[in-house]
Amino acid sequence: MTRGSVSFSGIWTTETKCDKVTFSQSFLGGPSVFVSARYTRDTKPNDAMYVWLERVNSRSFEVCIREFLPFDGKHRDTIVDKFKVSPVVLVTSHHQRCGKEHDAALIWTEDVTKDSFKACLRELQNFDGKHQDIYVTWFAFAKLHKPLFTEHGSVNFPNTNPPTDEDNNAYCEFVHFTRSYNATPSVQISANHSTTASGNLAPVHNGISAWIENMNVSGFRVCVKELYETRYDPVSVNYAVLTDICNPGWSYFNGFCYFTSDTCTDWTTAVTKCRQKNSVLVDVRKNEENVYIQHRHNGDKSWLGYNDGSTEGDFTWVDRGHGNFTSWAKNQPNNFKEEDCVHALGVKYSYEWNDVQCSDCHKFTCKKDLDECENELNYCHKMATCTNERGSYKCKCNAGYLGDGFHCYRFSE
Ligand SMILES: [Ca+2]
Ligand SMILES: [Ca+2]
Ligand SMILES: [Ca+2]
Ligand SMILES: [Ca+2]
Repeated sequence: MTRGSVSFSGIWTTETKCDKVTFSQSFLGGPSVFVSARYTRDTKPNDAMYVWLERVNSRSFEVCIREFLPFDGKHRDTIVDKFKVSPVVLVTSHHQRCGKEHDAALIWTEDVTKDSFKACLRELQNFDGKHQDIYVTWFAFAKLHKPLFTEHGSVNFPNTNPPTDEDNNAYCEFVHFTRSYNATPSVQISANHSTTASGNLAPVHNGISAWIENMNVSGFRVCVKELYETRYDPVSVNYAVLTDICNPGWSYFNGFCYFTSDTCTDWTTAVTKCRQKNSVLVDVRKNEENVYIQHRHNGDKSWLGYNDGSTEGDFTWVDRGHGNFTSWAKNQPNNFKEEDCVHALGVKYSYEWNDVQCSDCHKFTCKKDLDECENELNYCHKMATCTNERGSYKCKCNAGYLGDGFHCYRFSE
C-alpha cells in the first residue's frame, strides 16, 4: 500500500484540473485507488468539490478535481458479501473514458447495512447526455486493518438546524485523532446518507459533497454540504486514517519494512549498507514476498541476502540461516566460474533467482521488522501486554486477567 497527496493551486469555478501521479513501484495487476478532497487554504469559504480518477493502471493514475456547479442525478446499487455488522464503506469514482469533464459527479453511499449499500453519483450539470463507463471503487471493513490504517470513525451531522452563512452553507465538525502523529497523515472520507432513518428525503433529491479542511497532526475538520439547498438530511461521514508506519523511504509489507536502493553496488557493500540502516539484505520466505520486493525494483535485477561463500552449494541467508523457499531459474544455481552471491532476475523473468559473481553491480533491498507494539499498531486488548517479534507480535493478558491477549477479562472466583 502507498499513500500521497496532489495539490492543485488557485481558485477556479469552471475549469477541470487533472494531475498524474506515478507510483514509486509498479503494482501487480490494477491497484485500487481512493481519493478524498482536502482544502489546504485557510481562508473561508471553501465549497463543494467533485473529485474522481482517470487512467488508473499498475504504474500511475490521474486525479481530477472540479469545484461546484449545478446538477441533476443518478445512483446505483452494490451488494457486499455479508458482514456481521454494518461496515465502514469508502468509495471513489473511476472514469474509464478520459477528459469527459461533464461526467464529474458527487459520490456518496446510501443505506449501508451488513448486506448491501448503494453508491450514489450526482452529475455536475443538468442532464447533458449519457454518462458511461464510470466505475466506483469501494472498500468496506468491519474492523480496522492495522497497521496500514491507524484509526477510523464516523462523524454524525444531524443537520436539524439550517447551515450557517459563516460556513458557506456547509456543516463542519472537528475530528480529534486518537493520538498526535509525527507527520500529517492521509485521511479518506465518504459521506453516508440513510433513506430509512426517519425524516429523510428520498435520495433522488440529494447531492452530497464531503471534504476535509484544516488538517494537521492532531486532527482535521470535515465538512458536508447538501447541494439540494432547501432541505437538510442527517448525514454521517466515515473516515479512515493512514500514516507512514515505516521510516521515510521505507515501505510496509506483511510485518516488515523494506528499503529499495536506486543505485547498484557489489553484494558485500549491499550487506554493509543494510546493516548501517539497522536492517539486513533481504531474506525471502515466501513467493508473495519474492514478488513484492522484485516489483519494487520495477523490473531491474536486485541482490538477495543469499550466499554460498562459506560452503560451496550450501546457500544461507545473511544472519538468518537456511530457509525453505527458493525460486531458482532453470539450471541455476550453477556456480559458473565460482558464483557465490544470488540476485533476483526481476518481473520479466518470472521472479526467479540466479547465482552470479559477488562483484557484480546490482540494486538491492533491505528488510527490517516493524515494531507493532509502538504506536498502537496492534490488536492487543487494553489489559494485555504487547511483545514485538520479527515479522509479527504477541499479546498476553496482564496479571489478574484471562483470555487470548486480544480479548482479556477479569478473573473472578
Ligand atoms: Ca564458492
Ligand atoms: Ca557458489
Ligand atoms: Ca549462475
Ligand atoms: Ca514485529
